Amino acid sequence: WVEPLCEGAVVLRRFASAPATDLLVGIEQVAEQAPFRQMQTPGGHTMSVAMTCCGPWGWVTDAKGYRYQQNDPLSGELWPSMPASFQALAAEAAGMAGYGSFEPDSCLVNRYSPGAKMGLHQDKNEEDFDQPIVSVSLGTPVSFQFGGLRRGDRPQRVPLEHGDVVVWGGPARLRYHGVLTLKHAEHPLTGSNRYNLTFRRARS
Ligand code: MD5
Ligand code: FE
Repeated sequence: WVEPLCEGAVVLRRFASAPATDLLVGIEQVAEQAPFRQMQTPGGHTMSVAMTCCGPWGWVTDAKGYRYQQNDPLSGELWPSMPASFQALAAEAAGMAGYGSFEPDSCLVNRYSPGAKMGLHQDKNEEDFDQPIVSVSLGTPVSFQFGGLRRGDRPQRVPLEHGDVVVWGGPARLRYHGVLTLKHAEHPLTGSNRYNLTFRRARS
């Protein structure tokens, strides 16, 4: 169940199935303090994906741009702390992919409802691109788009299901990627939603 996607990227199929209910409780707790919201892109569009964050640094976007900040712009308070179970799972997954001491300081929680999508982009608001990114899929399945280092490179489609964990590092760290429109489906733990936890090291 350890599937190399390409150089630097590994899918750990169903790696997060057993802890999924705990992770979903963690998401609920985070969202009580820092509710899901649809942020604005710098171009003035409202994202279809609803987001919240936990850990020392939260990823935000608004008219001023994409960045990490320590305070939730909705409340002005620090982001909720990262549940220990999140941190442990991310480090364990990174270890399976050969990254020995991954200590994420940021967890972006993405909630996709039917119709939501994420266009092709690169993750490049972090300081150190040598640090991997760990992403955990929960709930309904989606078709993930995995492109190349240039926007124009034709993306491959990778189906991601409940419990799948992907570790992106090395030469895959800066590849373009996105998520196709979420289709209507039901999952016993999340209803029609897909959640994605994206663990990153924002600051060196
Ligand atoms: C998601 N989230 O499914 C994805 C999972 C985001 C985002 O893309 O920015 O919130 S993270 C997928 C990812 C991260 C870093 C590199 C690559 C993919 N990649 O090289 O394809 O909600
Ligand atoms: Fe991304």
